[in-house]
Amino acid sequence: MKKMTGGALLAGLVLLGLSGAPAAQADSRNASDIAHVTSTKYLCIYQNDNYGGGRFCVAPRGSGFTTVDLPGKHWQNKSGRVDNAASSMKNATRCKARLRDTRYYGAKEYYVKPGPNSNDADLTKNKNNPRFDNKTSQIVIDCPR
Ligand SMILES: [Ca+2]
Ligand SMILES: [Ca+2]
Repeated sequence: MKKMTGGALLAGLVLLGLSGAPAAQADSRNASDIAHVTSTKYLCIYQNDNYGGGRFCVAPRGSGFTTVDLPGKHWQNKSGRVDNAASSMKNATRCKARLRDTRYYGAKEYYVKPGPNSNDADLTKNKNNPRFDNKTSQIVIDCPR
């Protein structure tokens, strides 16, 4: 089994905390594998097109809004900063979401349809959304109440 870095371990623990999954599930599996296998729990953004490079996954906290600010965050499977670096995304949750250029009111936004198969392999070219390659600084997930 590949040795986890402290950052990956911490990220995994944070994810488990957000999703409310029992800690026992983490014992036998790599934390980043849990995030990648996904099921319908996670919205993930990726460093490169086609879901390559760094990966950063967020589990919504039940119903309503879950907001994650990306400045200061690192990829869960490798080193490097997440802010302004995402180039593709997968939303496996049943929730809609927005990728935001900044955390502030009026920020440019990319609308993410509810999953479980809401994927975009290239955030540069989008039919009903602005070009969003390397812009995401905040993720807002909005789950049905
Ligand atoms: Ca990128
Ligand atoms: Ca940004």
